[in-house]
Amino acid sequence: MTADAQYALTQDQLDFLEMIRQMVVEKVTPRAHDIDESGEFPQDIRQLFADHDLFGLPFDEKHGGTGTGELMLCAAVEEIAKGCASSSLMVACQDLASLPMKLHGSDELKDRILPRMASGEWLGSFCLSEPDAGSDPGAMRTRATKVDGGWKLNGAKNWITNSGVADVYVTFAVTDPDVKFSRGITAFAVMADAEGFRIDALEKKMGMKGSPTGQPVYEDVFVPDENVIGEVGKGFTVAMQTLDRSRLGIGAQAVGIAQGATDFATEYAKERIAFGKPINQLQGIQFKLADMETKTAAARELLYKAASLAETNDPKLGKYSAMAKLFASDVAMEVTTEAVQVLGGYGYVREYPVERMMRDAKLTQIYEGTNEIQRVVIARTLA
Ligand code: COS
Repeated sequence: MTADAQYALTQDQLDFLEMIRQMVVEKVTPRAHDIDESGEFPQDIRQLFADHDLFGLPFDEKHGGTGTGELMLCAAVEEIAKGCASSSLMVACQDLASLPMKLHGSDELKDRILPRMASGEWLGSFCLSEPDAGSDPGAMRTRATKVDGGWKLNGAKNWITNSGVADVYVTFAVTDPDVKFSRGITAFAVMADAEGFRIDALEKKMGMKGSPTGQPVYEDVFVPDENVIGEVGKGFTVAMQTLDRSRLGIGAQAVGIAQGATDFATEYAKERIAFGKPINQLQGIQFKLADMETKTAAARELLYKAASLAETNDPKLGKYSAMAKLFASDVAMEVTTEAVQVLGGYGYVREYPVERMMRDAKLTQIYEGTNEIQRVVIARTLA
């Protein structure tokens, strides 16, 4: 098999991707500025995605999804992120939040929850980080104590995507404080309407403003036994295996942001006149654009390689998804910074999209594991 064959999408998938591309150009990109300015979760885009089966992308056909696999999911997230990173996070987060259930949930739990996520009727949220446990989730303090028929959860999470708009919050809590923390954690599916569950104030952020980030709080929240995900005490592994896959979505976002910024700067440089000619005829600008295109293409290749490993459950997946996320997000930051530079003064103002892309790119270096954590994950595979 050639390397190319590993990354190939079928003709049906390419047609689907072309439909997404057109939809993003016509309906999502024109909304991106207002979404960023208002900081409101775009329910219209959510509905658009649900109508066009985009929430089905992370799911197999048995659970109402498209069954099109990781590469197609990455390509779709990338295509959306070219126009609006916040909107792409809706699809990526649906993957993140459902992965614990897809990988470890009981058949009953999967049948109950996944089809409603695949249709877009329900949104999901992944609640691992806490105020004092971000890079080190094994230090979490949220507790789950056994009661008749289920568990009672108490504690608080932090920096949680889809806060306030999700219907199911996949929550990790300590169930056995007497063992080393990472071995005493369990994953639970907590429904948004559970008594004692609430979201405290949402964060005011630098970027990705259309995606609400907040602090779920649990006060004696009862979770029935049937909502335990995987084995009691094995939640840390559930979280790690989830992140090994979900980081592909962040890599895809980063590639999309970088390509969106490169495309915009390229078009701008054709029109902008300086010293009597379009600036794309100046070597200083040409070199910038060439580097932006090259780095983005390299990031995409690494991402698609990692996505192809996910499709075959290859043991190298964790290493490659960490490398793809690390490399693509650093590229997104570099490329968007250069795009601002190509536009000069126009790049620094909100009338043009590249400063938003630069702010959005920053988060891809931080969430689902900072890039320093990705390096830890990669280095461990070398030891
Ligand atoms: N897949 C499966 N199991 C894994 C795993 C993986 N990728 N990584 C670790 N584990 C298991 C280990 O095998 C170990 O299992 P046992 O207890 O049965 O031996 C357990 O998890 C603990 O592993 P370890 O001791 O390596 O845990 P650490 O606390 O040292 O974890 C890292 C280190 C950095 C890998 C981890 O803390 C991490 O990924 N942090 C970043 C978290 C993150 O991305 N947060 C962002 C917020 S979520 S959006």
